[in-house]
Amino acid sequence: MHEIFEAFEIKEAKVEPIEIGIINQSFRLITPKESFFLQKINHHVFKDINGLMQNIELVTKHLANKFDKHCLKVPKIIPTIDKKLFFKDSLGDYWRVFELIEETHSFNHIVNEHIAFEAGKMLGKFIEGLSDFDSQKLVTTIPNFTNLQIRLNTFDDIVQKDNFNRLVSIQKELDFIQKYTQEMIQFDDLLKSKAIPKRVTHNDTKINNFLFDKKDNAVALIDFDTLMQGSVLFDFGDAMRSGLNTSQEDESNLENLTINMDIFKAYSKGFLSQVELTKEERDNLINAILFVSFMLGVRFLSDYLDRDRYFHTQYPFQNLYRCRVQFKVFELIVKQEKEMENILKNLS
Ligand code: GN1
Ligand code: MG
Repeated sequence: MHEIFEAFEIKEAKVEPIEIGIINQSFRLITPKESFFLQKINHHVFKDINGLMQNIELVTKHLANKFDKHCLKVPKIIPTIDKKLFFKDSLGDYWRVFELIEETHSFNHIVNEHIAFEAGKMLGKFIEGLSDFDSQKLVTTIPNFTNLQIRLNTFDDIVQKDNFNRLVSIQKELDFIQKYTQEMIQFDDLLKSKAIPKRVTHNDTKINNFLFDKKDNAVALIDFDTLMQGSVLFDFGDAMRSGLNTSQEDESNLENLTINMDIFKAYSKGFLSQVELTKEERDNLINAILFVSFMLGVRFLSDYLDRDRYFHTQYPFQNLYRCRVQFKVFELIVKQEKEMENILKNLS
């Protein structure tokens, strides 16, 4: 830590780990005067750290003025002593520091309609605030991040090899993937086509990346590592697949998992009040939730079969449980699709 403190000109600080995210490692740095947010960036996942930090710098600067007016916040980068956006230590690890957005909290799932509406509005403002930002300026931090065809190719490869003999436990999941692959690939093709506009998107809009103030009003969206050119449908889908799930992302008892239509309605209402969508985008909001839960389920399952190399795990079957949760969310949405369509219709 000494080396890191020196790089960021921090004299003395208490370091507390923060349990957020399953890719980077996060810490609260508490100095006698103020607190900071320190992160070790996972450079096995993010290969171009310089490009990634440039993205964040560009986008946060673009948003800062607009957000100021609405009392919303963006993560502010604290540069190193030699004015770099990150620090590479002698072990080859990458570190960055942000100002801590004080007196805020986050949720692992959406607990009421107010929070849903607030988060929806926040996401809408984020997308709309970047509608005049040239997405070509952004570096692609993870190539093919939202490309289902590529994710499925990787999955097939891992299944073929079954290096760790884990296939035995996943027959149900294999059947599930087979059942829906065609439909999901159709959606993948749609996302890649000209029919869906390319925008600046966040690509990690799960609900715990939204910060709320004491009154539970949303004040920030954080975690800008996957800022890239993409589709707003992915962001809405990711927000909903995480926010609608009333249990944990790795819930082992799927009976505990339900999805709440009032929360869906409130989130969509907040979101649509801020952002202008094309007809194609609007018509595909529910498919987008199915798409993101399917793809994330496939990613978790791939990682389970590959002995948990990508997502950080705390216990043996965690990635398998995470996959099952995504597939359950998918099934619950399929069951309530008609009702969800009606909700959206009545919002227009
Ligand atoms: C990862 O680490 P975190 O929680 O910010 C992952 C997302 C997943 C999410 C699932 C770069 O994000 O794509 O949706 O886990 N990020 C990356 O919890 O792979
Ligand atoms: Mg993230």
